[in-house]
Amino acid sequence: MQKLDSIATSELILSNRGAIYHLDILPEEIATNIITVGDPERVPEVSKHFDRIEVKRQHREFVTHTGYIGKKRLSVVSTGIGTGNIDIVLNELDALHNIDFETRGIKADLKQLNIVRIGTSGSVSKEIPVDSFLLSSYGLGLDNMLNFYDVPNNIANQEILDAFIEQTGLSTKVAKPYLTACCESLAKHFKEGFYSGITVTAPGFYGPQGRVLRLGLSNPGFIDTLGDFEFKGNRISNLEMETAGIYGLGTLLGHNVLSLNAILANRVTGDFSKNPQDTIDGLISKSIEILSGINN
Ligand code: R1P
Repeated sequence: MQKLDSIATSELILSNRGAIYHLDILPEEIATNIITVGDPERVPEVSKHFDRIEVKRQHREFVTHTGYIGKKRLSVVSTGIGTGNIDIVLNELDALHNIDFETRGIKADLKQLNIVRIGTSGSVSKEIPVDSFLLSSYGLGLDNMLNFYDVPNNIANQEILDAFIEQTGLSTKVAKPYLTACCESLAKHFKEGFYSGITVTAPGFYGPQGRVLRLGLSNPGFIDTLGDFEFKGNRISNLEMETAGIYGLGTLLGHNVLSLNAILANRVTGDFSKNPQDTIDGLISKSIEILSGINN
């Protein structure tokens, strides 16, 4: 961290009570262990597992609850949908810990956060059924958000990204793909009961994930293209809308990141979960149980 200058009021926007603009949170209201969920209504489904809740805030789609499980302080924050929102949430979570809101300068010592997404997703593999749980080993972004940042070449695995670009040809048609990775020190706790694979992050739900309602696609074989990808045993497992952004920004900012997915749809077989809420609740319970046992 070198930039010690004061950050302008137009760049770091604070409310009259000193809260960061979109999340409407004060620095003391957020934990270093953070669970993100897409749906604001999923926030109380997570915080009901807390022993006590000390902060509840909401601004737009961003709902935050902070509390404790035993002695461990945790926050759960809703992001809404997509990496546009992830850009806001990850930068503001980091700023709450690593920028001094009085001086508007970057703090000298990095406060490292543990950020775990508990989300929903669709599988692109016959072998990964609906109602299963999946850990994203990599996030492969087709959404373009991270391309606005200065990203060093070694952020994840360049060989896998090169193979993806060569095999799929998608870079010439729809996007400049980027590859990001999970934090192994968090992921190692989630090996039991989780599938794992490369998660593709799309900039939309319908066309950008190969769904056809009334409009045709520029890449009619999109789901097959993803399902067919293989490089040294690495395969694409699922599609959603946040993981690559969380992994990319989280890693660039120096934090530990992990994305866990409840698989609600199988895009190859056409199945959709008959009890999606049960599957999401199961993933929340399992994730909270594991996270509350990790020593950090
Ligand atoms: C689309 O319905 C939303 O669901 C998935 C996608 O990533 C997108 O945000 O995740 P969440 O359930 O975590 O929001």
